[in-house]
Amino acid sequence: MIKLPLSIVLALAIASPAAAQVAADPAPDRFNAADTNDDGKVDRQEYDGFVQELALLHDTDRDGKLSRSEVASAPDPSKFDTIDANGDGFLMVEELDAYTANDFDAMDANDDGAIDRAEAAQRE
Ligand SMILES: [Ca+2]
Ligand SMILES: [Ca+2]
Ligand SMILES: [Ca+2]
Ligand SMILES: [Ca+2]
Repeated sequence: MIKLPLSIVLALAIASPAAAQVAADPAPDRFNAADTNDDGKVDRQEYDGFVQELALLHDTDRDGKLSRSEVASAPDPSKFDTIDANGDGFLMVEELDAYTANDFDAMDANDDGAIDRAEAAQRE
């Protein structure tokens, strides 16, 4: 049996609760994922790109639009009818863009055209 030096055992014991904490709180990760240039703010372009990436993740049949069943696993599928502006039962990228424009403006509390970490946190 290999005995680990005490310092390594301690380091592991200290490190794991911190790692668990990060995993339990997805909000900063999402923020980091959206902030592609790492300047601590999510501007409109980054936000749109992030929304499109999320949309693509849900578009399981890759037809470029989201059906009701494809968004069934989304955090808030009840928004479907709100986003589906033309009521055809599918969400197009244009409809998502139009919807997230409002979302973005609502989150950008100080109207500087970017969402910073504090503004994102308020929204949670
Ligand atoms: Ca940024
Ligand atoms: Ca689809
Ligand atoms: Ca539609
Ligand atoms: Ca702002």
